[in-house]
Amino acid sequence: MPSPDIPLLNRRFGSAGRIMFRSDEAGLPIVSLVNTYAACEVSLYGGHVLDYRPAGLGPVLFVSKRAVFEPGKPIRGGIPICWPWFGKAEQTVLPAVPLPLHGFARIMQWNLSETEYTANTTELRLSLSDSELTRQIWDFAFALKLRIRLEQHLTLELVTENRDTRPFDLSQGFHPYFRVSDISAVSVHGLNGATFTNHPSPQREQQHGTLTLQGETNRIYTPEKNEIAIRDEKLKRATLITFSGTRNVVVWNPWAERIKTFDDLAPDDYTRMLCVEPANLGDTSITLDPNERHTLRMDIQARLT
Ligand code: TA6
Repeated sequence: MPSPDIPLLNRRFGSAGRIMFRSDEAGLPIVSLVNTYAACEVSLYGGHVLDYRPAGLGPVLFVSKRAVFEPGKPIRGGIPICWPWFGKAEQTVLPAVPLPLHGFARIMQWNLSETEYTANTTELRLSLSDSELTRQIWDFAFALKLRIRLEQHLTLELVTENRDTRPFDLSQGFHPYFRVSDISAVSVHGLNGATFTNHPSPQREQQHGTLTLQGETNRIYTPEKNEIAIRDEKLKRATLITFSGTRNVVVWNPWAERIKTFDDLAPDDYTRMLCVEPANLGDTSITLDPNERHTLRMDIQARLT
């Protein structure tokens, strides 16, 4: 991967005190956004939001202290972009090529198309399209656009366009790791009455009341409304996640045993993180015809309670 020209990025897209570029320990470009409402950091590797701090509140996202910042590896924490499949790949054109879990968008260098700011809004527009490399993994022509907007909320919009002559299947998701004080002090609201399956079991169950996590959780919910809140009693903070473009939300925490299988997480990190992930998967996977587009959107807002 060629090293980024940080001074050039700053000249072309930067603005002192508002939009600033630097490189991380692996030499990959990171952009910091700052405005009156919040500060945010985005890695152009993966189009990955690493940090979101609304003014007067602590960090909303969890990033593992053991996270690896290395080309070809996904970053543990923040907001990975899972695309063009969520979880394991179901299809491949070249079975000899090992297919990355949760797709390849999170391990690719994205292009920065534009930055924009006003007094209260800062926006990044990133893009990814098919290349020789992506064609070896997934043989379709596509245009993927990611808009990251920082204002009173943090909004991510992921637009997929099929530029191929054939239809393609798409599953995808935002995979945010929310930072929590202690998982035992956390409840998840907005799921009451929703049906879910707890991966890998296909059995459909129903949520009654709020969700408090008591053990390993990997549930695919179909909530009635597109609004989920994480309430943290110790931080006295509520984080509201709203979304469109899917009806499914995955709630994931590996808990004490499963977490030991992750080299890039500390054994007790499961107490500090909770993933609530708007995603198109299973029934809400999509088939896009040539020239068709689909938009997945997620909005995150945190406030003191
Ligand atoms: O969204 C939940 C999940 O798919 C889990 O099954 C778990 O494996 C997790 O994501 C993390 O996946 P990763 O590929 O980032 O290790």
